[in-house]
Amino acid sequence: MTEAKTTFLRDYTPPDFLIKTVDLCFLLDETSTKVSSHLTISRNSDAEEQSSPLILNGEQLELISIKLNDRLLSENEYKFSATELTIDKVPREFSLNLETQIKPSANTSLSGLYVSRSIFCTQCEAEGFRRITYFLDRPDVLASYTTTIVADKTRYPVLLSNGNKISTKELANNQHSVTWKDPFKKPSYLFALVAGNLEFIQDKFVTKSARKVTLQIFFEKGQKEKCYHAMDSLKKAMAWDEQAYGREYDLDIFMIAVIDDFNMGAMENKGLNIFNSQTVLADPESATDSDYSYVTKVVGHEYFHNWTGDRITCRDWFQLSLKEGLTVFREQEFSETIGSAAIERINTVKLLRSLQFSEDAGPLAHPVQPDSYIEINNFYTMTIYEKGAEVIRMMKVLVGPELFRKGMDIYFERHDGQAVTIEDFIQSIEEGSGYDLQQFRLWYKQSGTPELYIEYHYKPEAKTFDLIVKQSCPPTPNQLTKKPFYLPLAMALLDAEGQAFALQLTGESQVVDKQRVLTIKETEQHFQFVNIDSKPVPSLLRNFSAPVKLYVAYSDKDLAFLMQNDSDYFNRWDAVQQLANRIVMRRLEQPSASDESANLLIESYQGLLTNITKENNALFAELLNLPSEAYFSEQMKVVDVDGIHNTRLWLREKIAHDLRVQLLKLYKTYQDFKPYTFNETAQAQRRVKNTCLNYLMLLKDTAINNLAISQYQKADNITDSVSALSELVNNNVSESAQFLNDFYEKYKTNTLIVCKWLAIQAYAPLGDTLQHVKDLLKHPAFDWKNPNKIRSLIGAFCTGNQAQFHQISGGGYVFLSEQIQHLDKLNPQIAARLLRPLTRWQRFDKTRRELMREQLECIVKTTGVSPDVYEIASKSLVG
Ligand code: B3K
Ligand code: ZN
Repeated sequence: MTEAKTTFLRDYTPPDFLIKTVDLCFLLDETSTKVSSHLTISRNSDAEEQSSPLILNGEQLELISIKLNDRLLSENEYKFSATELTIDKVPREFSLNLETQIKPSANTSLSGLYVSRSIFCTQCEAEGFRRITYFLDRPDVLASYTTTIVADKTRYPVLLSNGNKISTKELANNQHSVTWKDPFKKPSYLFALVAGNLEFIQDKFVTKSARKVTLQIFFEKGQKEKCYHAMDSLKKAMAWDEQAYGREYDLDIFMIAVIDDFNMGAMENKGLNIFNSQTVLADPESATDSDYSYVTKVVGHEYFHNWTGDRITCRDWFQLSLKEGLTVFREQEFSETIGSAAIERINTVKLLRSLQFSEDAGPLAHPVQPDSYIEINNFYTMTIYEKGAEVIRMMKVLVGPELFRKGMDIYFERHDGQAVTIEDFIQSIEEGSGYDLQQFRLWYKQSGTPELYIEYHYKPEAKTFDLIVKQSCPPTPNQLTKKPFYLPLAMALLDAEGQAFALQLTGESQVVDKQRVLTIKETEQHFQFVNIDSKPVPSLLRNFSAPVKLYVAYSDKDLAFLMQNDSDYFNRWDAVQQLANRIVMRRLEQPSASDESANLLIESYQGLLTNITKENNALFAELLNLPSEAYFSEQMKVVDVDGIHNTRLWLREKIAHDLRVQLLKLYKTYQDFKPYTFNETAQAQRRVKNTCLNYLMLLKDTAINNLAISQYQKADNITDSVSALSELVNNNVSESAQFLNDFYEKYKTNTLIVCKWLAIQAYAPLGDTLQHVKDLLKHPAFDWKNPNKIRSLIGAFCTGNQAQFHQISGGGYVFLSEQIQHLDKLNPQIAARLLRPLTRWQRFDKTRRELMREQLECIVKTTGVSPDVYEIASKSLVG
């Protein structure tokens, strides 16, 4: 078993030492890079201990020499272990010169300094800087960095680091050097270095206080055309942050470097963001419409970190959501201004419900501010990011946009240049808004998804409408009982025409509004509205005003009404989700259940179809998409894998059959829009068309198959070709193998498209998919060094193909377990992420449960298992 050390929030103490300046020099070489570091250090007067030894973090470093105040230390003056370097006796203030050697090309974990293809790059968050040099590698040690990079001029003409370039030199032996100085103090996790034979595109942005900023995106040859969309997104993000939060960019240059082998989507290093090529490159040939939107989101996200993350950073890693939740929220607000706000919100909630709610209901549930961890990289979770963003959104809904902005201004003003806590953030919002958020803080401390149960009664004689709201939250690991949450419940009451009633509560002297935000703070609350002339249908939790599970005693007809009439588009979509869920759950309980509700859903679709316009067609496509198998699984105590798959398929087939004529007509309306254009209207048309095709293919009709074939052959953009190819593969059309080959031959040199090719095959709901995925591991298209490929093949199969991954033989589980054990030796972070589907073993039937558990136990017992994988596997076995 591995040595697993747990870190606790309650043990936090300020650092004993502070580092004022860091001068780094890298002599770059793929197999052996020499790193010299000159640090000026002083004891921290805030620290309790004033005679403690200096303990620096360091991993996988070869120490060459240490000098203290320019004096070479002898070996008995310091000691080092696999993770630390300790110098017992140090003065109050001193300098340290450290020389270490590292092996970038042998670094397969992609943390620290490594080589991707032939580019050097770094990833230091959370604790990667300690793989570069010995350091106080913790976010509350803020230092000024100067970085010199020395490398071969031919192989590495471009040498980048944080801040501004202050000098360049030509050196002997075809070497050159560049020195960068970052004027802003930062924690080590924001350090970055990139070196390679890179090209770049350049643009500029003038901030509102007239600072001219040079914008550059660096990439490997041949990708120029694919970078313009990211550049455009960056400029939009810069303008948005000025307008929405008054935040301006602060350096003379902002750089993005594009890297193929990258563990996450991107990284917000100060002035030098590093991006996974998947989240930055986009052109019509290689990026689908959703890829384009994703690029805009990620570029925005990383840029917004400049203020929420870089200028104001986290005191310790328990505060991670301080920067991540807030930045996800800001990125969501930004995206809501770029495209359709309703669709953006729908997509956010889809993600939250399918992945965060299930995390919150499983053995790895943790609060938005966790209280302990073994490996911090395991805590870059849906809860920290997505639930963290919902918590910020709720604050804004509760206090209103103006007061929220006041609070944000206080936060920026007061904490600029500091490493702070979630508590500091909440206090700023309290001060700015005048609200008491004491109870609201529970959102950060209590894990689990709260449940709201709402009943209502209308009294026609008295014209009153009573709403009774009850809340509870199920037990989660280490938290058996919960206190009630403070949350905003946005609502309206709709009359038979869908018009909202003016809302006046008993005791209020005047009508307030047609939509209200009710404040929920107690286990049970009653609200009575007066002067309601006719029986209304309530529209509740509008725009998903709180991250809760909502249970309302609606009739099926109420849901069908909301789906067609609610002016809150999110709730229209949610009505479909609820109605579809009822249909599927009833049928799972009783296979002979009547089709009445399904017919009601289809009639409502028909109603919507007659009113479809250019303005609402994208929303219509969202409404037409039924919830995923993962969503249905969340609604069941014991997941009925095959039942969910078959019943969902039955409902989709019924929709396809009953709406065949209308769907085909709609498909044909949008079939031949050419040439490709990238704008909201064209995107919506493609979305509608491909959703129709997805239904029509279920009819197993040769004429329809031919439509898909023709769409594949004639497509002038990847959204259409990938959709058509997926349909051919998923429906096992005999020509699909031929088209898969054709697609691969056409795009085999384009890594990002090859990822799509792998994913299409991994998602196929077919009996031989597992074998096929195994075969693909040996295909030249696959690459263990590239996390995108791993996610596209293994990740897609295990998380996106529920019925095949969970096949009763247990073959899927053995497959995943084997891949994890292999990958853990190369890249523990990715291995730990891949493990997630096995951790929900307790949700399945006895046979599957045992098979999954067996694999988890086998993983935990593997010799040399990483702390990353150990933490996830062992916690899920206990939970
Ligand atoms: N902050 C990085 C994530 C770092 C993950 C480290 N394992 C990207 C982001 O959230 O913007
Ligand atoms: Zn982030």
